Amino acid sequence: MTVFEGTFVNASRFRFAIVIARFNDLVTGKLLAGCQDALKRHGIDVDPHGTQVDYVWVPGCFEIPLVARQLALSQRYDAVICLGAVIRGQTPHFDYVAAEVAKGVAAAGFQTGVPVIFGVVTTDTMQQALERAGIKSNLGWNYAMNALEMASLMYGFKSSTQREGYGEIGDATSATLPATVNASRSSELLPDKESQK
Ligand code: INI
Repeated sequence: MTVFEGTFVNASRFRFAIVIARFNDLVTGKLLAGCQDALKRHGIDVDPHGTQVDYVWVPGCFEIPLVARQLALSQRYDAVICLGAVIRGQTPHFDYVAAEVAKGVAAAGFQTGVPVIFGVVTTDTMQQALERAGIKSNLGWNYAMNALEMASLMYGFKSSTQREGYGEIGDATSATLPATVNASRSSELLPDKESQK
């Protein structure tokens, strides 16, 4: 039998989308910097004008799932990384936003077969959020590593099951293939970058 495991090598073959919430951008901007740093040091071209990483800014965490799902459905990406910060205030708003973004990000992954990384810090205070976004450590780095690992895992896993003639596990359509495997069959749900030049 086989052990499937993601690696952090040969990452330059992958394409990523990063969805970032503007709300609490003091925190999310730092998460993004940490995330880019990790991707860059693993051979990914993080230039927004390049071909490997696309960036989408949304107003707040509540809007992340809709956009993450659409990006995943496009089959352009091997993983979608969602970055946000939900900080508890004096109102119940925190609970609604935190619950919806967690559920929505999970659903976007399940529904599309594309890894969607939950890079949302949920804390009681701004201080705690900043500590996780660069003052002590930067979770943006970890979220990038999670994306690299999952992209690699799905690539090896799906290539292997295809080679051995098992077909797809779960949803048996080509829509569940990673972007790199499925590039030639990509459904154009997003505007073509080349035609925009
Ligand atoms: N959005 C966040 O990203 N973080 C928060 O802490 C937050 N709080 O607590 O209000 C927040 N609210 C905005 C929300 O995500 C939506 O953008 C807004 O409700 C419009 O749909």
